[in-house]
Amino acid sequence: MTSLIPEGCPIVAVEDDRTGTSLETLKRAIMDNLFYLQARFPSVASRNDFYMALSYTVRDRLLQRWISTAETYLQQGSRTVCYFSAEFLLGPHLGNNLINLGIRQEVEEAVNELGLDIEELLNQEEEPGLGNGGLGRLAACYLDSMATLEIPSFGYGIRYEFGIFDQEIRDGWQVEVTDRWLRYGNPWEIPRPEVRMPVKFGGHTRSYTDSDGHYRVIWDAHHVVEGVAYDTPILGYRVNTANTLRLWRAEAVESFDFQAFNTGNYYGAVRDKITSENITKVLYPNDEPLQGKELRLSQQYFFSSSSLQDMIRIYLQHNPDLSKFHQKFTVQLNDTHPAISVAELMRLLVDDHHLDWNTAWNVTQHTFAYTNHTLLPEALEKWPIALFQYLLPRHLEIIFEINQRFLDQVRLHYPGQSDPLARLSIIDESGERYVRMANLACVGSYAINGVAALHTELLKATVLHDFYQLYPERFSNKTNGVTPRRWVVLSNPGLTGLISEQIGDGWIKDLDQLGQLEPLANDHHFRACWGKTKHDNKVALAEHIQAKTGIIVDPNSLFDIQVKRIHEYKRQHLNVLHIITLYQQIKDNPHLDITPRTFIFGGKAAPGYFTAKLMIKLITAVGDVVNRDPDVAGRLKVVFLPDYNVTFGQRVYPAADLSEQISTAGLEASGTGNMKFSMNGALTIGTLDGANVEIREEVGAENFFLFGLTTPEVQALGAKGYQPWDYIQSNPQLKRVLDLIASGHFSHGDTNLFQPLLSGLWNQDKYYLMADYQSYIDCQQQVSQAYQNREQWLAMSILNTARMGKFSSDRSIQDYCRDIWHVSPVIIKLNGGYQ
Ligand code: Z2T
Repeated sequence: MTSLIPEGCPIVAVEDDRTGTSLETLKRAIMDNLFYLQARFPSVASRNDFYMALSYTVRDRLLQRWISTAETYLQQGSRTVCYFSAEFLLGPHLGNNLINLGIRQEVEEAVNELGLDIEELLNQEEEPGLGNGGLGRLAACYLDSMATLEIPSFGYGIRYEFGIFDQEIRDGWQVEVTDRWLRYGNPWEIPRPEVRMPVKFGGHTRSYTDSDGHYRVIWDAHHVVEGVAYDTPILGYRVNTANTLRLWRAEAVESFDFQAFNTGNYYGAVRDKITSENITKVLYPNDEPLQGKELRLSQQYFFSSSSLQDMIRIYLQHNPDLSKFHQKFTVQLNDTHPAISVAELMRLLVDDHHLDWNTAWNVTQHTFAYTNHTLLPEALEKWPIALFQYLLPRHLEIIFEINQRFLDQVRLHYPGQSDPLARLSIIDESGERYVRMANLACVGSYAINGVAALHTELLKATVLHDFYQLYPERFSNKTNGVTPRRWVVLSNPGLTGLISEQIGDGWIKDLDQLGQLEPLANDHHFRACWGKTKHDNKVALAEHIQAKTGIIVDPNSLFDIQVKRIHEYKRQHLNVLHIITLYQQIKDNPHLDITPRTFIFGGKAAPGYFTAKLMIKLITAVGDVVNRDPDVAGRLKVVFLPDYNVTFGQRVYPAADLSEQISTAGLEASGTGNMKFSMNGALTIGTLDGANVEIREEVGAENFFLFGLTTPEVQALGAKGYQPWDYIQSNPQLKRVLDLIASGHFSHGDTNLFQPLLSGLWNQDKYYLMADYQSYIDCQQQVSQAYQNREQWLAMSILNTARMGKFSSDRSIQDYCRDIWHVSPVIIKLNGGYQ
């Protein structure tokens, strides 16, 4: 190992103020950071100054572990996982790092003694919202678990200057506001201005034969940008492992357009700088489906190329022979967003490092593994050939070459048949020609997985059926999981204390231990404590709701919650139909004995998705009427909480009685919110979709409210010709609900406003709401009844938490390590020199 410290030079120990955790040391360190990093003295310091000072104090304690981790990995040359993802929806760092370091208590005391409030400081953090929803949050949970399980790993992604937009609700409509999360500085990232990778775009290729007779290709790009590394340490729970999340920011190459500059084209040179830096400006706010925009492909290529170049650089420091690259690194592709990596690694190995094609292909195919996250056909990425040719001309050549060799193999498998060939081809030639990114990912990967058991089966049977026929051994299921550190310990300290009092705190790293709670489901006293914790959390959420929306809700009512991206397939509007059904029942009979409920919604709609935005308007419009109606007398409340994000999720999961997981069967790949709710003791009302199936298996059918068509039933109904009208005309209650919306009752008499939604339901009903309506209403009736039996409800709630062990992301990561990555833990000892 080379060291920058000259031989014989005494190593300067980092002083105790940067590692110590005694009360006095922490207080001194916070004040020291306030002074020397924020350049403030207490009487003029803002809350943000104190937040920064505290964060640097915590960061110092991370850095010690981070450096030891880096040194250990370097020395041991351990096999390393690289998780490639266009999104990492991390959520706030400070609280999580306090928990993982185990200094929450000490820091709270120190902060108190300085006359500050820890909650206020925690709330000061702008969360890094570098993702849309489930896929990005999954990546963040996996980083936490990989660090906690001491797996050598890197996250690689994009440092968006603007993450997912902030949502405001004006007059019941969603309004998007730019997320300026970096405005006041980000104490958790360490810029690495010396780690920069050139990334080329556009231009042309030319070939020649070198003096040794090798065919070579040169790519003369039109444009070059530089990827600059920004690192965030990711600390595991109560271990010394602190892995790295490396996010790339695009910078202009300073001297690139010197020509333009010198010829007096100053404007042109500056414009080039802006174009370059645009690449990492903003996260595309679409979950599924995605948009085929040039800038989006640029982002994907930009971070794939920067990351692979970085890995090759690291590899070559110790090993000259790139033909064994795949022994040192494995790359997990988080959906197809980084799938261009397959072609880029080939280019780097063949064009830049002069490996022969077959050797390079062997490396490539043994490096990548691909996770699919959706079955929605419109969400499968494909790029027009013309765009590829224009932006990545060399990659298009490489993809054609990969495809030709691949199809030669396929032909041997299906002699004389053209249909399978056309479907398997990386190039879609059915009309305008496209590059199919899922096909590229499948051909270039040694492992392919879905994210829940049902999802993986459906992948094998439908979207990836042809690949499954060809390569059955590449396929496996890896059911998603969520980290109990953020989603229970950090979010729900009350429940954490209660559980640990009973069974110790081993469950936090070994979630199956929650099973020890099972016998306590029958314990009257424990049930009462469980109920009190839930009630406290509901009171806290009620206060938050009042502060944010002015709506007063009753913590004794059933908290019925649906938080997730707004999408027709997730069927928030089915939930609304239930609310209107209850509303009508009350209007018919104001003295009806009904279980009081608070319906809470949260979620963002893609800015260009009109129907989803109209769904938000429908929720708020129904809320405006129901919340004010004196006949309802407060028994129903409907709340749409603006700007659902990780921070708000942390408040909401602990306070839920009922979790709404009501997607059309076969369309939600997994879902992960479903897991967070259940871990915190909410019961689920759900369809047999995604991971709901496995949650129900684990918690027991008697502790889960099941309704709706199954996937085969949906498919059969679709095949025989689904007529939503059949369900509407035979169900007067359903018809009345739809008619009430159409009448303008919720839109100040405007009969047009909700027409687009309604006519969708009447005419096509792509997501089978009409078919599932009655089953949903009946099931909700059972929920209301069950809630009346408090003892029974509490027992079911305890059993939900007790049986959620499987859904820890630690289990998911162990599955990936064992079946796909073949990596093992590396234990980190704190480096003596820096203690
Ligand atoms: C996303 O969040 C998900 C799938 C996508 O397909 C894209 C995005 Cl941004 C391209 C979600 C799934 O909808 C959800 O079911 C799943 O739990 C989550 O990914 C993580 O696997």
